[in-house]
Amino acid sequence: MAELEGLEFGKSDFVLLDEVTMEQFMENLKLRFEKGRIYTYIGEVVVSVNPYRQMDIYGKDNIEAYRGRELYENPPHLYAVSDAAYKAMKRRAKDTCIVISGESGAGKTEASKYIMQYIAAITNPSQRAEVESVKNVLLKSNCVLEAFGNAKTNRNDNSSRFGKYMDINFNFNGDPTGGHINNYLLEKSRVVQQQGGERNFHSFYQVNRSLHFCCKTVITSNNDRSSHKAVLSALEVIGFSKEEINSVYQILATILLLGNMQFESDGESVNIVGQEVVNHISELTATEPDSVNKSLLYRTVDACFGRDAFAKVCLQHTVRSLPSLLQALYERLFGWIVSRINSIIEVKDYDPVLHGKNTVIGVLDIYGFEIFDNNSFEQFCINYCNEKLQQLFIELILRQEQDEYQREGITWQHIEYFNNQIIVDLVEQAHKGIISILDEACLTVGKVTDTVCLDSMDTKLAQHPHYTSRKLSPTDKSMDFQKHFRIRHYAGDVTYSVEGFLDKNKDLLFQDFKRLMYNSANPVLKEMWPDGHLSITEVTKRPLTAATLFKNSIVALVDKLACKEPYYVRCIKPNEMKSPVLFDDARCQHQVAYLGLLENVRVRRAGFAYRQLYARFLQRYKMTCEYTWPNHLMASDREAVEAIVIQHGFQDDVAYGQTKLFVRTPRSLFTLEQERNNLIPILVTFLQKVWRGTL
Ligand code: AD9
Ligand code: MG
Repeated sequence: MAELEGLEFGKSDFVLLDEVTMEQFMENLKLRFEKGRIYTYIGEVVVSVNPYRQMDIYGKDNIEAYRGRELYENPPHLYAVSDAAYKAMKRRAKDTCIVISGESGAGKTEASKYIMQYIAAITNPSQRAEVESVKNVLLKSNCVLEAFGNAKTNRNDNSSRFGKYMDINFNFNGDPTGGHINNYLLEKSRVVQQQGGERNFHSFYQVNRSLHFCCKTVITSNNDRSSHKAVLSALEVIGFSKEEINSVYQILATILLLGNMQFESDGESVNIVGQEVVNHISELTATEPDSVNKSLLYRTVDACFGRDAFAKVCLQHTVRSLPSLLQALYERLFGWIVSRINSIIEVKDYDPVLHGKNTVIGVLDIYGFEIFDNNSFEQFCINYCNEKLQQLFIELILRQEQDEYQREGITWQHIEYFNNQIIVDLVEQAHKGIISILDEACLTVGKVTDTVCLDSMDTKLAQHPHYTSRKLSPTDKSMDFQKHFRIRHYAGDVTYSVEGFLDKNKDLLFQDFKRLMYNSANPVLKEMWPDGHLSITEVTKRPLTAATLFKNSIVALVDKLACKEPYYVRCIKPNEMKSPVLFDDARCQHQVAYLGLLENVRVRRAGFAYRQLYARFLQRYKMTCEYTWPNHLMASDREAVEAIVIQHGFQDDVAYGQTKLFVRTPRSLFTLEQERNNLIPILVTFLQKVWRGTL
């Protein structure tokens, strides 16, 4: 129930809908979008629709309007949730987090930047230099991460191709003291392969605009040159040394050169075409040309008695292993940049006795649910991650409600909702889940193909209600018998092609190349490849698979979020054309469904749709009751509120908590709002007359 907005802009909180139906939800969402109201609440959750145009709502004045105010005092805005998360952190010393979700292009990253800018703007009023510097580094880190982790896709010109979770640390004054970034599942396949119309990561176009071996299409809509300057300056501000910055660009150039490398074979042995390219790479990586040659053309094999032997590889092998090498180089580079930023922004020398409790606000900007025409291993991981986050969302929203009712001494009623644990289990359960079956197939010695693995899944998961394969559903023509399986996700059915699953899960990289990098005279490169010193016998022990590593990182993320007080931003993409005026009903409805927004409204309304502190409730509605206007003479605000409620006849629709009034249905509130709206013009005229002395 945000104030300052008339009903012509629709309902600013979906809990106020007359009925919770998809029709009403969509009608309100569309009306608000058309009226330029891109934010709407569901209780404390912000639903945001990408406006695809610059909105005049992020200026200094707006920041001031939201600073320190309660959620309902202003129209819905990201700033209001940011302030709520900040206040909870500062006043109640709670760790909080803001989880931003939605599909590609829905506005998650922009939202995360506005949130960070808001927090930066409202903190450190005394302008202490060290705090300003921390804020600056935190803000600049976005620019660097976007250059290396974002790319133009067909859905979004600046699409984040990794998940990001950033913790901002605060001291007892509520000023930022540092932070930590976690990155998830960088889409490294983009380094070697992009769909038509898409680009490689921005960084490649910034390193050398004439080298585009790895980049199929060069689209100049992004101003690469000026972005490059901005990235360089951001790297410097953050604190990267000149050598480190050079190394970053040397690695990018190495990837480009390797990507352009050609091989020839005389039937027996494979050779690199042109020695210059080898020399160039050895220069860029501070290694010996001969070692570069060897690492690309030979494989160390495990000879008996722990001694290594070299085997020359065939052309096909070399050409096949090159893409994983390029991907690994880029992934390590990205990982290193993130950890370098972390080492600079981490809170150092923090003494809780001296400085008070260190609290945290986390901001999560992570890929939304993905359903493409062809869904592969990456979509499988991303959608699993969304299942985990959805589960947390429902759990936390319910828990939050329960906690508040308990705090306020109000009886809690059980709420029915779909628990997606069963789908989470389908993916992650030990021994029986899909990840376990995949890992088992990767561990099996001999030739286990993707199809063999699919067979194994079909056998083990035949009874699972959320799993189907072509074999199990032979009449379904949309699934290829050999290759596909389908998961019924909470957000809808997704058919995955199992092709490439095993290779992507194994994520093998030859030790020779790791060793080459580890032996580089450049300390930055060496640092990126700590596993390069392992002997070949140690390497043959199985490392964790990609899916298991991802699962572990998501489980750790969920644990981190679960112990914080959560705030949510749910982003919706209004159309596929990046148009500021088009509201594609079907597309939006689909997103509302899979973000579980109706369920969210129901949960919120199942108990009490609205709650407000007695004093604030009184302030807003006292004019509607003769006993409270202009001031009440009762013993407490609570009694005055009771008088208002009784006067309007909805005493059966409320509960009185310790500090707040709880209202079950929005209708009661509507009556009050309407009366207030009717009274305001009368009051204004009255006051004007008093003021002019004409009364
Ligand atoms: V992806 O999953 O990383 O591909 P996001 O992050 O959800 O995606 P992003 O924030 O990058 O989407 O938004 C896409 C584009 O929409 C931006 O580049 C802006 O051009 C546009 N956008 C998003 N939010 C806003 C906004 N609040 N105001 C104006 C916006 N434009
Ligand atoms: Mg993004």
